[in-house]
Amino acid sequence: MRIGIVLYPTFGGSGVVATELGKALARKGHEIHFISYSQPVRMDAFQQGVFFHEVMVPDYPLFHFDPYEVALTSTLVRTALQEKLDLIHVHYAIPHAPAAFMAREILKTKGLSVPFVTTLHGTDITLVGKDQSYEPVISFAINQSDAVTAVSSYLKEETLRHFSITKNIEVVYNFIDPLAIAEEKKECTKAIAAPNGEKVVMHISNFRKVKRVQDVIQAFRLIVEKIPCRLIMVGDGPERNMAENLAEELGIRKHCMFIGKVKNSLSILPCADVFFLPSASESFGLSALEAMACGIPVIGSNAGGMPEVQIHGKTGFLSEVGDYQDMAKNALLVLTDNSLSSAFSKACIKQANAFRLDIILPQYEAIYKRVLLEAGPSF
Ligand code: GMT
Repeated sequence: MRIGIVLYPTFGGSGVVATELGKALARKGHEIHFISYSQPVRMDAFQQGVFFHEVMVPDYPLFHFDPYEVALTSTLVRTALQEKLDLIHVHYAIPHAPAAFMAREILKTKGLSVPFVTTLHGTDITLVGKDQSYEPVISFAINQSDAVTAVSSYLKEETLRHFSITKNIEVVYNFIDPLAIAEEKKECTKAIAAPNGEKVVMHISNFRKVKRVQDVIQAFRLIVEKIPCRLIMVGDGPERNMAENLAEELGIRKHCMFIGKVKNSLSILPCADVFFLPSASESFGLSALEAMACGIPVIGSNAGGMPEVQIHGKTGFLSEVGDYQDMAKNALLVLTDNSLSSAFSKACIKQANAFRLDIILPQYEAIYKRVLLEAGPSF
């Protein structure tokens, strides 16, 4: 199949999932055309069957806001015509689903049928989409999609709760690629962070409010009071300064490393002894799945779709949102008991196996085949 994949090109989970999905589909012989405003961070140059099309928004003094959705729609129409796309798969509803709808309708006027699949990732529904400014358009674009998927049952239920949905939403979980994990594990450089064999606590996110990075810092203070350990904070975003200041105020800054964005989190995760994800809301928690796949127990919140991926008391522990004291207590259990941490580590790898690429990819392929059959022949 020739598939156009629309995505955010950044470090966020939706972009990572979309890019890894496209690369894996290309390895299976499909032709993949990524469409975004810049090259996706996880895209490798010159992979067989993988192409990138940049959305350019022309500058004009009249525009107070860039008409990105219009530029994206035009790029979709152009790419579909030039590359003879069979279908379009958009990741993250805003503004990708309305743009794909418009493109599909424009192509219809040319006698072409190019269906689109929308994958909902989380904040497009739970934080941004349900805002009254977007809701009518997002409801419409979801209902008009030829197929809709959500990355967890929680996200499916949230979508049905907040939007007027008539379309069936299928749950297709996020995935990990065991081959990529095996490859990256070789690179573990724990001694850089913990030269004296300290335990390593790690958090990876975009440092937005929803990630509650302050809970990571507060919990770490309670942990470092008890055992020698280091905190590695990976990523960047609006709450980073606050987190660094809090670490300073609490007198633990010297035990922390804020290392900024890392292109591939799999290259750093194996350095950790526990992974923290205390989010206020999390539709799936891809970074926690990646940690589990590396055998790293997860200390997190029981928010959103987290309990669909994590098994409380087996792959780590889930606490109430904001209860950093409980998180610290749980982390200390794992960090101070070698047999517990090794049992958790094995359970993590086993549970992450349920989310393997080779299990999830055919689910997307089956959806593509179905919508193509329903849409009928095009090019
Ligand atoms: O977590 C973020 O803020 C980034 C966001 C994104 O769109 O990239 O992540 C969402 O999609 C990921 C991939 O499906 C999920 O693993 C994350 O749980 C989800 N984030 C939230 O729901 C907050």
